[in-house]
Amino acid sequence: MVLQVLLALFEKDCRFNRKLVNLHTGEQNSPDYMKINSDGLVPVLKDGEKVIVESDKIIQYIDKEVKSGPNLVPDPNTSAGRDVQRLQNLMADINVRLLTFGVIANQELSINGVKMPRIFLKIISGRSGKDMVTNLENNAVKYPDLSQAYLTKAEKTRRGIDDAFKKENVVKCLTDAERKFDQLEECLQKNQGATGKDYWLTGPQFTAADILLAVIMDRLTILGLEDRFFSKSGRPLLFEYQQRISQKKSVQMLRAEAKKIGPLLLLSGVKSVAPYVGSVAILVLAIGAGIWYLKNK
Ligand SMILES: N[C@@H](CCC(=O)N[C@@H](CS)C(=O)NCC(=O)O)C(=O)O
Repeated sequence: MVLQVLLALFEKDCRFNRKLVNLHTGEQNSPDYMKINSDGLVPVLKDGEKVIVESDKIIQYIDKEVKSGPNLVPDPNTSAGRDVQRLQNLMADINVRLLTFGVIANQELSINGVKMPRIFLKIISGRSGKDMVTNLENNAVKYPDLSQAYLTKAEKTRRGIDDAFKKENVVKCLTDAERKFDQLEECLQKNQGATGKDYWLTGPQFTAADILLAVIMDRLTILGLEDRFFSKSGRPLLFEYQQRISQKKSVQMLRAEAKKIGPLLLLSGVKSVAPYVGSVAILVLAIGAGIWYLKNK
């Protein structure tokens, strides 16, 4: 997720250039972008000639290349490294994409109400995502070099939309995610006594696993699910953890950034992008998007 990478950059105190990719207008599906990342997904990191895709690989790269700031991805041959990896794998099983679209499509599943501007929610519920799939299929014909990439993405998008509108899928996804949160709570329990007052998922060090959890927790909050996943009475250590996270400068910077992106994209015109205004568009509005150009390490 874009926000994961952004948080890692803030943690590392790394200067970078960014280029916004407007998911709302379908810029990620343009042939120019698909040539950079044939999955048509953000984020992408470019460092000179190097192009890196997938948030966890990008974070690994940043951690290795940027010397400032904390070590986010400890050596996997150490016990700290293995802990980080285990927790990352545990959280990777949470289907954040289905949770996001699914709860927006079935808002009765939200406990505290989806905290997104009404206009965005209206856009999503007002149109099916079918236009987006059709556009991808058209592009497959128009750009033969990228035909397979477009067809693969069209199929994935179609499946994603179908899944999000099947309430039972979303309910199961939420239940599965809750089991993961039970494990995370247990993990904090183990750390609590062992470390000082500022303990994180794997101990005293804030790592890539914490970055992922911070971003997932913020997403759950936007979806109005904080009371289900990390209430003071339900999972008290995760509740406290969330409060500690909120004190971090990097997290505050991240939230400020996320707030700025929504209006910025709206300025680029909701009406003019009608063909792409499907349920997928919300991702931009909720979390922003970008190609990150890493510079001045
Ligand atoms: N596994 C990828 C997932 C990337 C991803 O799902 N990106 C979303 C935004 S967070 C996206 O680009 N959506 C646009 C689309 O599906 O067209 C990663 O972690 O980088």
